[in-house]
Amino acid sequence: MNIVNIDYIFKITVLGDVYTGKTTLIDQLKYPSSKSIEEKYLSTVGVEYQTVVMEDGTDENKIIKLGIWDTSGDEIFAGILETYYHNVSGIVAVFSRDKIDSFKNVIQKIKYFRERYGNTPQILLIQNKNDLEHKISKEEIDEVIRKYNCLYFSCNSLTGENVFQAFDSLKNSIYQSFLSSGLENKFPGITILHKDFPKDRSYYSCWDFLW
Ligand SMILES: Nc1nc2c(ncn2[C@@H]2O[C@H](COP(=O)(O)OP(=O)(O)OP(=O)(O)O)[C@@H](O)[C@H]2O)c(=O)[nH]1
Ligand SMILES: [Mg+2]
Repeated sequence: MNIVNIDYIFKITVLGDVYTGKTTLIDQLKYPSSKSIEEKYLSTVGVEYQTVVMEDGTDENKIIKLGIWDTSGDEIFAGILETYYHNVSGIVAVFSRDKIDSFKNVIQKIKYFRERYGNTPQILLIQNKNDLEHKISKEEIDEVIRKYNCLYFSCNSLTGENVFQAFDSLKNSIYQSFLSSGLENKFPGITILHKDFPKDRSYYSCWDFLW
């Protein structure tokens, strides 16, 4: 049996309009395969939680668990979703390339998020469905990236194009920001599971793993 010791948990929230492909993106990240993911739509009700384990990408060989909150894009849930913006290390903001409104709405969410939570959390902007008609110009996207200091990838979550690269880049950016901050246990959205913690799992509360 392979026992993997997790060093850090990064809390990440995925947001964006309904039908932009948020859940499919996470499915691709979790279950990468050479085959395309089946095209199906099962709207997320409120919020769902997924985890993905990655390496830190440096010589330190730390193991990072991404605790990903997949939120519904339905405005009916807007009231409860605020909780999932709070104390995150990263946001994945998704719009669909063929829907101008999804781009406008995601900009509003990013703006709100930056104004409320400042510059420490990393933001990954994803243009999804890059197989569909292009309705948003590169200049418009570049302006958002510059203004709100975002990472950016154009993805196809049905084929998996750029999906791993996008989340890997977000994870690296969070980790670098954490290392250079010197904040240790106080870094928003990161739980440190020290190697010298007792291995007895009963030591941890469930919140240590979620938050
Ligand atoms: N053409 C195309 N379709 C996609 C892509 N990614 C997802 N889809 C489809 O878009 C639809 C919506 O995908 P979901 O991942 O459920 O969307 P969501 O953003 O999670 O939606 P909510 O949970 O309702 O907020 C599904 O039918 C997917 O198969 C893509 O890259 N290209
Ligand atoms: Mg969903």
